[in-house]
Amino acid sequence: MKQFVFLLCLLLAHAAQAQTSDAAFRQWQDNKFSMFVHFGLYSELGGVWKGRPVTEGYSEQIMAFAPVPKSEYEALATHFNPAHFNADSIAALAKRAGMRSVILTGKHHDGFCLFRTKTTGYNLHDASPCKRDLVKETAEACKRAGLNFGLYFSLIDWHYPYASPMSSHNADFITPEHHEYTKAQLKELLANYGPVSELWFDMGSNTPEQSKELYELVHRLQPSCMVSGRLGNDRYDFCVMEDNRYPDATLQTPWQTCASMFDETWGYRSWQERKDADGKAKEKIRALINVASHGGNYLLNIGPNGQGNVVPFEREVLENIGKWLGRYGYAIYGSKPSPFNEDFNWGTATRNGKQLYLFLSGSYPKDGKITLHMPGYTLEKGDGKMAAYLQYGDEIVLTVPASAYKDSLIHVLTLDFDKEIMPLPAKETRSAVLSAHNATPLCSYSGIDYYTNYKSTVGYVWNFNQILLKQLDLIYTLQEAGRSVDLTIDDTTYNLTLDEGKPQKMTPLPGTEWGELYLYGPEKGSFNDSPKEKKEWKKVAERNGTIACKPFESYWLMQEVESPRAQRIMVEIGAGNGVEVCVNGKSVMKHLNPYRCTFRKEQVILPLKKGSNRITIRLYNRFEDRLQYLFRPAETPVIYRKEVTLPEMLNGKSHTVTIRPHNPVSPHADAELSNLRIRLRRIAM
Ligand code: H79
Repeated sequence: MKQFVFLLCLLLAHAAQAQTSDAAFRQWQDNKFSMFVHFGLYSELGGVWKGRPVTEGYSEQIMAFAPVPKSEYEALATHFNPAHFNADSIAALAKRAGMRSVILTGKHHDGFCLFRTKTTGYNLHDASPCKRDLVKETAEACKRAGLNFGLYFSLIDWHYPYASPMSSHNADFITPEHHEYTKAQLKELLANYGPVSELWFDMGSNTPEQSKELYELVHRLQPSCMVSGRLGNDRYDFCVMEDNRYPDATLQTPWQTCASMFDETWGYRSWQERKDADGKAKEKIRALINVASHGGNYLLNIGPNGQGNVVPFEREVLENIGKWLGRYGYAIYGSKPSPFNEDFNWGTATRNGKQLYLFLSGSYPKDGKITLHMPGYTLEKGDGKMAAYLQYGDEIVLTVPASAYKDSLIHVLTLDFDKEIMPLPAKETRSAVLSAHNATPLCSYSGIDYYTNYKSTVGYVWNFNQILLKQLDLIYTLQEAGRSVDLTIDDTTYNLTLDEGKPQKMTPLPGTEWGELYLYGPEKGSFNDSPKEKKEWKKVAERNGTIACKPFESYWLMQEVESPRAQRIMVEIGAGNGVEVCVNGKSVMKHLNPYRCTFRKEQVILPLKKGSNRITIRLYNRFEDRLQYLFRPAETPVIYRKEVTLPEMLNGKSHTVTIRPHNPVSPHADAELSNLRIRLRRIAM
C-alpha cells in the first residue's frame, strides 16, 4: 500500500483575527480584582414597588419583575438626584479593597444612560434635575486614583422604541435600528471619557455580524479596550462566566467571574437581609482565591442606594477583603494560576517565579498533612511558623496545625523552589494511543449568547514516556478530513492538514447489540449545565425525526449498547444548535453548531466498555421551534490514517504533545477534535 509520509513544516505563529495587543491582555489580567458598580434609576426603587418588596428577579431589573409600567418607570428620571454619589469616594473604596479597576453601569437594560448623550434625552444629565454625567465623574475619579476604568453596557434596551420587546430571558435579538443606536452610544463612550479598560457588554443575542462589527468598532476607537464575553459569537477578548459562577479549570484565554454580594441582586435592594459582613468577606476572599488560582479576574459588585450612598455592609465587606489583601495580596497580584492540574480539599495555590503560594482556604486535612507532587523541583525554603516542610523525592509534605484553619483569617504559605515553577505536566498517559479520552483538555468558554456560553475544549494535551520518538499516526474520520491542525511535540509546532490519508473500515465487533432508542424532554436550561441522569425515558420508534421544541429547551436521546469487548464504535449524530454526547456518564463531545444551524449531521467515535453501555445525547435548541435529530450506527464507518515522520528522532523519556486547530476563527471555539487519535510508533532497537 502506498505510504503517505508527510513533510512537516515549522509553523510561524500568528493570530487568526486581529485582536487586542498582548500588553493590553497582560494589563487586564493583572487587575485580578475589580469593582462592579450597578447604579441607575432602579437604585432609587431599591427593590420595592408601590410598597411591596419585589422578590422575583434581580432588583436592577425591577421594571421587568414588578412589573413597573414604562411611563411610571421613566418618570423616575424626572426626580432622580443621587446627591451622595461620590465617584472619588467610590474609587477610594475600590483602592482600600485592593481592587485595580472600576466598571460602572453606563447603561443597564432599562436604557437609562448615566452619561450625557446626543442619542437620547433619557440620560441623567438631560432627564434628571441633577444634570450630571456619572460616567465622566467616575472616569475622572478613577484616573485620579490610579485605577483602570471600564464600562458595563447592556445590549438590550427597554426604553429605545425600535428595540425587541422586553422578554423573560433578556437574550433578545437586536434590531438593525437598535444596533445603530448602540454604535452611536459606543462611539460617544469611547471618545469622550479617556481610556476605557474594558467594555462589559451584557445580554442580547447578536448575530455574528453584529458582534463582529461592535468588536471591531471598540478596537478601532480604543485598541487596548478589552471586550467581554457577553458580546457573543466568540467575538471577545475575555470569557465571562454566567452571573455568580466559577469555572472548575484554568482556562487558556483571559477570563472573569462577575459576582454580586448576594446572588439574588446586583442593584440596590433595601430589604436585603445582610447579616454578618465578616462571613461575607471570607466568602468573597475564598471566591477571589478560587478565581486567581484558575488564572481569572474577579469582578465584585456594589449597588449604591438611590442617593448614591454605598451600603455600609458592602463597604465593610470590601474593607475586610482589602485588609486580607494588605497582608496576603502578594500571592494574588502578579500571580499565575496554580501549577497543579487538580483541585484540592485543603485549599488551592498560585505561583509567581520560584514561589508557590498555598491558600489554606479549604478544609483542614484529616491528618494535618498536605502532600504536593512536584517532580523536578527542590524545595529551598518553606515559610516558618505555620507549617513543617519535608521533601521526599518528588513529594513535598507539609504538616499544618489545625489552628491554621481555625483562625478567622485565611492563611497563605509561601514555598521557595530552586527554579521558576511552571504548570506541572498533565496526568501521564500510559497508552500508546493518545485520544480525547486520555487527554487533559485545554479549555475556554465559547458562546453565541448568555444561554449558549459553555466550557469549550480548544485543544488537548498529553504527557507520556517514550525513549525514542520518530513516527506517529494521526487517525481521524471524514468529519475531520481537510482540517488544518497545529501539533506541538515538546517545543516544536508542526502545521498539518488532515487530508484523506489511508482509509480503513471500522466495523463494530460481532455481538455488538443496540437496544431501543429513548427520548426525554423538553427541559429548559443553559448549554453549560452539566448533564443530569434523566429518568422518564420514552421509547421512540424512529432513529431520525423532528420534535416541537421551544428556544432554550433541550431534549435527550438515550441508547444502550451491549459490547462483547471494549471497542470504539462510529455513530452518526444529527442535531440542531448544539450537541453533547455522554458515554457511561462521561461527556465525550460537546459543541455548538454554527450560528442558527438547524440540522447538522456528524460522525462521532464513542469509546465503549465491555458489557452494557449507556449513551446519552443532549440536543440543545437555542433558536428554533423544532428540533431535528438523528442517531444511528455510522453507515460507512471509515477512518483515515496519516503517518507523520518527525524531522529527527526525539530522545528523552518524557514528552508533551498538544493538538489545536490551526488559526481557529476564534480562540474560544471548540476544537471539534474529539475523534482524533494519535498512535505513537514504537521504534525497533
Ligand atoms: O447586570 C446583571 C444582571 O442584571 C445581568 N447581568 C448581571 C451582570 C443579567 N441580565 N439578565 N441576565 C443577567 C440573565 C439572567 C437570568 C437569570 Fe434570573 C438569572 C435567570 C434566573 C436567574 C433574572 C434574574 C431572571 C430571574 C432572576
